Amino acid sequence: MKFSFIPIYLTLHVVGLVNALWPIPRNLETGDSLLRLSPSFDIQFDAGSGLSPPQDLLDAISRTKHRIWSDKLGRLVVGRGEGDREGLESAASLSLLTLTLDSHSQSTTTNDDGSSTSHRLLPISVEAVKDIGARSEEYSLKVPADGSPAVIQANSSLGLLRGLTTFEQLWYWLPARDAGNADEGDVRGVVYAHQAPVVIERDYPAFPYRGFMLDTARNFFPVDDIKRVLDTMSLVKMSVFHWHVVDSQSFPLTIPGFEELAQKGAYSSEEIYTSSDVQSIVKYAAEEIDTPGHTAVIANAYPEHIACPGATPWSQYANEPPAGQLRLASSATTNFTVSILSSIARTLPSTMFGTGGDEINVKCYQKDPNTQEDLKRSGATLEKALDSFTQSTHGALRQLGKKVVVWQEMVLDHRVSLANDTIVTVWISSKHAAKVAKKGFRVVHAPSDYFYLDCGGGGWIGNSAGMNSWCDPFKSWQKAYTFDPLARLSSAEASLVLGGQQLLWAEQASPENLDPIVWPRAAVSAEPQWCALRPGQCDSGGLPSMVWGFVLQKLAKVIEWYKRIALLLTTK
Ligand code: CP6
Repeated sequence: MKFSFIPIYLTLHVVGLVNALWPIPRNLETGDSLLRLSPSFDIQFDAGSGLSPPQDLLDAISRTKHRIWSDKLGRLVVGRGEGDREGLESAASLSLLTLTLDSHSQSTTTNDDGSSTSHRLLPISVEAVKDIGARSEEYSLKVPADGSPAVIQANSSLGLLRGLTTFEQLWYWLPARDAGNADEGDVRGVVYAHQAPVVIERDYPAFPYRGFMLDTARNFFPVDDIKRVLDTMSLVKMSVFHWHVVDSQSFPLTIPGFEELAQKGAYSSEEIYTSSDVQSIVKYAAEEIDTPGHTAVIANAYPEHIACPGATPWSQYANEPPAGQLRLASSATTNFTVSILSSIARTLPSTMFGTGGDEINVKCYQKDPNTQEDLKRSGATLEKALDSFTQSTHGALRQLGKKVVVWQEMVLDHRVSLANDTIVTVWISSKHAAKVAKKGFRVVHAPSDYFYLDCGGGGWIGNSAGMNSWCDPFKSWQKAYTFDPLARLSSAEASLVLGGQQLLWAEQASPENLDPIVWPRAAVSAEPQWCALRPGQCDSGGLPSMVWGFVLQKLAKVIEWYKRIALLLTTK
């Protein structure tokens, strides 16, 4: 019975907008008219109340125009759009898209002294790093079928960007019959939408944190690779880049006042993020400095702050070689850690800042004579020392206005007290989210049983060859798609879920395999996190009751998107 509708789903959706839009908006009305894009098509910001658009919104507008005209899927997918060729001759054409602010966000505020201030439209980069949950990503989009102007409405520059992204995905390029191998920029073909009119009323994300984590310590990734990741994330409306920038193996980050960390800890002098590199990346990112574990490399510059440096056999002292962790019971090391965290955090716009707390190895501290002496002197237990260390580092970050992010062990395995607004990343198992939420902390899902991209190699559709024990089985896109962020949570606990992230640990990844390892599996998660695949939401019906029929339907979509992303990654 269930099986019989699978082929119907496949044929209905193979050519529809449901394939073109990713993530699917939470509501979508479409017609069946063809609509051409006029060669004189333009996108304008409606300066309603005299507001001028920020530069990065103007940049987004010109990027959108460029990408609509340079869609190359028409050439890549044989026969794509051929059925529309005849109808296009008589189709209406669209020459204008207007971006407007919702009327309430154009209002003015009356100040204490009686004067009034009209609200400014902040740059997208400022909106994007606001406190998670405080950003407005909502937009509405209307594309009439008769060629009258299309409109995107939002109440922030970030909302307008989300609308632009959806708009861009409506358009197809059909090459002219005789186009041959025409070069980029050739517009003899037709750019058109094939389900006009399109109406989306108030599309907004179910979860504010739709993330991706990149580890740049096990292997170094040049700035351009990271920016390509950010651009691709934006294409599928992902909202948080979690930059796991340093770890035990290398320290590629320049920290003002502590330049030696990178000079002695990076793999080479070329493999360092300068302060200006960092600024260009973190306009959109949250950074993490893992502490007190995963810090062995700090010993290259500051050996006095590291416990059990290089201890052997490493497997007894750390989860990966080399051994070495910050001396958490030493007040000098605590001060040092506070200084480096504050120094770098001060330069970052994002409100989120990660301090790690994962995989602390107790044996390292038990066997480290310095730590034992530190503990004896203070009369504290190791757990007590970890608590004081955490109060100091977190306290300093909070003073700088940061919301601290930690890995789950800090809540589930250690006796440290954490501020209520601490954000907890659940990684060991998706099943642990409920325990974290029960303690009242906000949750980011990063489950190794669903989202670990390094598990299983670089294929995009999944295979079970070459698995290792932790990673069995390969984390396929199907698996990612069926992850339910609210499973096993009461409604009170569910309200603490900020969203989730895919992760790339880079022991087995480098710039050479970055794109195929990450995409499109990372993008797959963007959809359930945008529209919450629950009964009554989006157009999905319930998951996981019809998982396999549903996943087959999505296969066509993932293939289309793999091609889109591949094109984006390979064309300028
Ligand atoms: N590095 C850091 C890692 C991991 C973690 N933290 C990790 C652990 C287990 C697996 C994959 C990655 N490589 N700093 C855990 C959060 Cl399977």
